[in-house]
Amino acid sequence: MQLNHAQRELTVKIVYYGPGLSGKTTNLQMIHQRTQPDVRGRLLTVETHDDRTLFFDLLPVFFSTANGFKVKVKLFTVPGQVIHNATRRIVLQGADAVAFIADSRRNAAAENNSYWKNLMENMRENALDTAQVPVVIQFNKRDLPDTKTDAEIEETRKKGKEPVIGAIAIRGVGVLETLHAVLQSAYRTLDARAGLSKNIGLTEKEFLSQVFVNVDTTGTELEKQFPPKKPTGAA
Ligand SMILES: Nc1nc2c(ncn2[C@@H]2O[C@H](COP(=O)(O)OP(=O)(O)OP(=O)(O)O)[C@@H](O)[C@H]2O)c(=O)[nH]1
Ligand SMILES: [Mg+2]
Repeated sequence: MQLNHAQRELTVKIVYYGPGLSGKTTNLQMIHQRTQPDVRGRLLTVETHDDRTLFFDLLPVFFSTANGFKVKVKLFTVPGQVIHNATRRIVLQGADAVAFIADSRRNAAAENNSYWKNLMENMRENALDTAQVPVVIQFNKRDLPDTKTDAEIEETRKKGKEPVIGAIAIRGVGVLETLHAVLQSAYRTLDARAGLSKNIGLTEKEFLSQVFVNVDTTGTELEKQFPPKKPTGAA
C-alpha cells in the first residue's frame, strides 16, 4: 500500500498468483470487460506469442472517496511458467493481498501445492508476512471433467483460514466474487495496520461499493448487493 497524505492518494496492490495456465490472465480480462471504462485504465498484458504471460498483466481501477482521496487499485498477474520465478517474486513485491488461482482438476493438485509453496517462499523473500498479507483461493475451471467435487473444495475451505471460491473464469463465474473477497481481505488488513477508516475516513463499505457500483454484477452473487447500473437512455 502507498498512502500519500500530501497528494491525498491511496494505492492498493493485489496480485493474482498461481500455476501456469490456471486462468490468472482470464480473471483480469473478465474484470476488465465488466468494469465501466471511466473507472479503469487499459488492461496491460505482456505476453509471448502463445498467450502466456511473460512479465505480468496490470489492470488499474480507480475512484475518489467522499473525503477527496484518490484510490487506485492495481490488479497484477504473475507469469505461471516455472522458468519465470524471478519475475513472480518481483511482481509480488509490496502486495497487499493475493488471489491464488488454482486449477480444480485432480491432476493439477501437485502443481497447485508446489505453487502454493512457491508463493510462501516468495512472500518470505520479499519480507511479506503471511499473517499480514491475506490470500484468497480460487478453484478455477470447474467446467472441466475430473475436477475436485464441491465437497472436497468445502473440505479445503474448512481446513484453512483463507476464503475459497469456485470459478469458471472463461464464463465469468466466480471472478467478481474472488475480486470482492480479495479486496475485502486487503481492506481489513490495511485498515488494521494503517487505520484507513480513522485516518482518511475510508470505510470498508465505501471502498467496496466504489469499486463494485462500476462493475457489471449481472448474474453473479454480488448482483443483489451491488445492482448493475441501468444502461443510460433506457426506458
Ligand atoms: N475450460 C476452461 N478454460 C479456462 C478457464 N479459465 C481459463 N481457461 C483457459 O485456460 C487457458 C489459460 O488461461 P490464462 O488465463 O492465460 O492462464 P494464466 O494463469 O494467465 O497462464 P500464465 O500466464 O501462463 O501463467 C486459456 O486457454 C483460457 O481460456 C475455465 O474456467 N475453464
Ligand atoms: Mg497469464
